[in-house]
Amino acid sequence: MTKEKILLFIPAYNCEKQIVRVLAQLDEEVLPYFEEILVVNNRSTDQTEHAVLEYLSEHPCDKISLVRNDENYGLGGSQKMAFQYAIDHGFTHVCMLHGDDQGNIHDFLPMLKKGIHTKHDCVLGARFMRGSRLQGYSTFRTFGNVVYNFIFAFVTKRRIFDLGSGLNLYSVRMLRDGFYKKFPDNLMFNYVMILASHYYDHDIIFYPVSWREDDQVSNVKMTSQAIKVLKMAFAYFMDHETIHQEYRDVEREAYTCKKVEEEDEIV
Ligand SMILES: Nc1nc2c(ncn2[C@@H]2O[C@H](COP(=O)(O)OP(=O)(O)O)[C@@H](O)[C@H]2O)c(=O)[nH]1
Ligand SMILES: [Mg+2]
Repeated sequence: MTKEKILLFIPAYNCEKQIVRVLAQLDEEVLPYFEEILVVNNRSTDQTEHAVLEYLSEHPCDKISLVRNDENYGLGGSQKMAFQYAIDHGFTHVCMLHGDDQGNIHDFLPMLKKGIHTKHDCVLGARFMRGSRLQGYSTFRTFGNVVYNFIFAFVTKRRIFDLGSGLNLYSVRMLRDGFYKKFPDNLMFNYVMILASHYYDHDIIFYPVSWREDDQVSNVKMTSQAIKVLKMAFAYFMDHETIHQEYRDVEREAYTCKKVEEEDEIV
């Protein structure tokens, strides 16, 4: 068996206030689980990058590095970038934790400790299952999510407890063939990943996590996205081969980034 090597990837976009709290989550209990931690600035227009560099100068840590995407790739595109990084650098798993401090990496530690991730293709953090803890989430929003989970469960014929939380873990083995390359570059990426888990028969498992909303601004345009997602699920339901379609608005060959060592002007 190859030695386990887990990459923790933290997508960050305009979350200057929250990103330092996320970095503060990475304490001595958390760090040993991860070989490397990559903060991915998706070309934020606020002081996110400055906040990360300042935090790192005050709390130096060899494992943590900051990179900047060569273009704004959206959240899906940032995931593609991190997946490729994990493939290229010999990681066995890649874990994503959103940079806006809604989730908590500690929720995954019991799961990692038990080695649950080694038995499945991916472990998806779930906000809407027994054991999940929601804070500051409206009943309406929770209800909407549960309805959508139900629709996706119907389409994929398996139990779905979240379509895309901000705390997930994937085995690199599953990602290696790049089946997700044409999936949306925006926030809908994870929804299509759920459909794909049905198409490719991935072994996915949901794991309850906590999720809070306090000072975060969600960029999800709720109604327009809700309709698009529904259309996508319906299209897949009618014809599973739609999974191979081009889902992106902009086609790209590659998703790349550069390491940020110290403050420099974004050109
Ligand atoms: N909206 C958005 N989020 C991004 C992007 N790139 C990285 N992210 C990060 O992805 C996470 C999810 O975005 P968010 O708008 O909070 O969506 P939600 O929490 O799922 O409703 C946040 O941690 C962002 O910092 C991007 O281009 N757009
Ligand atoms: Mg968020």
